[in-house]
Amino acid sequence: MTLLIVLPGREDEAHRLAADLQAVDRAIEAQIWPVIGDPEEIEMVVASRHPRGLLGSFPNLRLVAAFGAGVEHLLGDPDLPERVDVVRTVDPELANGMAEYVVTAVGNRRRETEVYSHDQRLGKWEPQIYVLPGTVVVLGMGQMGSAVAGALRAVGHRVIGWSGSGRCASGVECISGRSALNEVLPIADVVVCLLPLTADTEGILDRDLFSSMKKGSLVVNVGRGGHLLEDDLIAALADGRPGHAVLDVFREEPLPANHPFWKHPAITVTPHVAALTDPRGAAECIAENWRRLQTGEPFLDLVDRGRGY
Ligand code: NDP
Ligand code: OXD
Repeated sequence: MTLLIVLPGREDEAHRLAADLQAVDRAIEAQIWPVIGDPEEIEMVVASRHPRGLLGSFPNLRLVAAFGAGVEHLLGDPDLPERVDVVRTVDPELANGMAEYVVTAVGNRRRETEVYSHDQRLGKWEPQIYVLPGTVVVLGMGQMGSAVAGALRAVGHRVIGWSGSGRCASGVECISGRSALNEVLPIADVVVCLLPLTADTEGILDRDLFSSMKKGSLVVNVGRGGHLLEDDLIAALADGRPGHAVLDVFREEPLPANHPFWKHPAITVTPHVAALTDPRGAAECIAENWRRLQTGEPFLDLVDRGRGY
């Protein structure tokens, strides 16, 4: 039985992953798309942005692992057979990377680091008193959101976590439901989106949400581009609620060259790098699920296909 790696446009990474999988378990026979041997031999696929039509062509496919934490691309594929299980690949360093990104984004804003970069070029010495840590609302308290909440707490912020179940991490105030969210938005200095993209969360960062935020506050979107209504953000920034946006994910990636976000003075753009899946760590997770596929043990990071995450 064979495992197929499908990472279009990232062939070097695919080869590295195949080598790392071999290093973890020499029995894993990995093929790298588009080279495919006998389609009947393929039992597991590891995929990121796979081509449509592919997943319906393996009659013995039982498991698909997303190469990363988000699964909306897989679940949105009409050719993904009903019988196939879907797992995520959440390598142990992913949440640390995300926590570092968000703490840095919030810290840069509080400490106005862009001003000092500018001042340095002018040889200007002008210290400013920075604002004290504030209140951060984290939308989504899963593996990423919990790590981010913990890191923000550690540097002194009050953190309120919003999730479907109201699940809690230590030291974080946890809420659920739209009315509870609406109550805390006006006191938030920062709103961080770390939700999965589902039918329920699509477009959640919209005009209504922004109008409840504080003047001069910060929104950080590290979930998916589909969470944000782009025109609503541009209008909201003009009104100062929020005062700034840090965006790592976009409806169209790469962000088109003529997109207004590139030159917007109140938007910071990064190219979907908040937390990157490391092939070495990913290989451990994938190999473990490959082993479980053979033994029938429950999978790690199994996705609830009905719920969408
Ligand atoms: P998890 O599945 O571990 O957690 C998802 C969280 O979102 C849970 O707390 C869940 O609630 C909550 N949630 C889901 N739907 C709703 C809803 N309708 N209302 C309220 N809360 C909801 O996901 P991760 O933390 O691992 O990852 C989250 C997302 O981050 C990924 O899907 C991906 O899109 C993005 N990501 C981005 C990266 C980047 O580099 N920019 C890197 C990695 C991930 P409950 O607790 O009740 O289940
Ligand atoms: C992921 C991502 O989902 O990189 O892992 O966005």
